[in-house]
Amino acid sequence: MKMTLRWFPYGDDSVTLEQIRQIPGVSGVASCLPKIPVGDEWTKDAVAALKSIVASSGLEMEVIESVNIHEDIKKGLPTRDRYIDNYIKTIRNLGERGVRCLCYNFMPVMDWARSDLAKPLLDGSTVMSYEHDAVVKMNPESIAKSMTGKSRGYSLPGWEPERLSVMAADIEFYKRFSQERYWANIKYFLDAVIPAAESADVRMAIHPDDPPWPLFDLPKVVTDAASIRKFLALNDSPYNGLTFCTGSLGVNEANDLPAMIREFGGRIHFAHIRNVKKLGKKDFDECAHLSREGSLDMFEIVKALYESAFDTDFPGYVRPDHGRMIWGEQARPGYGLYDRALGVTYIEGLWEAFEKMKS
Ligand code: DNO
Repeated sequence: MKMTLRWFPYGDDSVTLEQIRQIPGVSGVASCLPKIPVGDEWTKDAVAALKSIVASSGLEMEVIESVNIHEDIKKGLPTRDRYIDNYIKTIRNLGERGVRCLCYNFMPVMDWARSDLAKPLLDGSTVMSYEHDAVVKMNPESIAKSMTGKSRGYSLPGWEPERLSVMAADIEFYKRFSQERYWANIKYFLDAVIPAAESADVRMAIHPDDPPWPLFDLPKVVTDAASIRKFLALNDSPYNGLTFCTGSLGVNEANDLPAMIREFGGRIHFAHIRNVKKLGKKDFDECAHLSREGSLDMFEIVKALYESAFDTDFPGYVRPDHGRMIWGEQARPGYGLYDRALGVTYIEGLWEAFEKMKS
């Protein structure tokens, strides 16, 4: 297992590489180049420059989160081949610079969604929260306004300005779209990029839909065991794998996370480990990582990862996820330093216990 922390470069993060370096157990970052417009190639020079910034702080950059997929690829428009070509070049350039795992998502129009990015808790901390009735009453503009309005000036991954301006039109576009047609577009993308990922030795790791149920009638992709099975069968290569996000998948009551980890272990290349507190069928607060703080059994989740093929043929990248905003920190929602650092040591502690119990 290799522990990482998500980090945004070029002044778009309140957390520094020096701080990340001092969290025990963290060997690298999962980073990105959000200034490059979606669909463009990440050039060798741009990747090399990012890598040298990370390396100069003594950290590795073996994971990228994310190279976003151009909407024309998701829509299956004739222009998709140009963007797929750029994606392939990006994979090659990342592989040449030592990146081994690429996290991405195939969610139409928008990435993750929450109704409140800073809900106050009784202990004085704040968390991101999702109330389904509140979200469905919103329209794309108001949800975008509420998300970006509370982002403390940081860019929100998945809520880039170029997406916001076309959100309403894109939601309309997908109303004429069948779920099967959407899946056919995923397969078209995978069949084009997976051979390049194999030769560049970069494992592709799709992130589940967050939340894992339909919003604005948009097609859904990775939400439960059945859809993951279907997704992995689209292309059998081990390079076609998963980012197993316990928080995203964990709010769907039907999901037995340890069982899913045991089933998909060898295809899980990256794990986002966080807890959630379920408040209703489709309502939840994010929370601190410990099992007792939320609804997920983190002991069983980490145990399943430890016992699965997660890190046998591959490093098995992990990162803590979100958590609360504590100790007065002012950071990008979901990406503060303190609660994620507490999450790292908790996950590392569980991992060490499994290792020692085995020997
Ligand atoms: C949310 C993140 C997601 C993830 C993307 C992957 O906090 O886990 O934004 O990075 O869905 O493309």
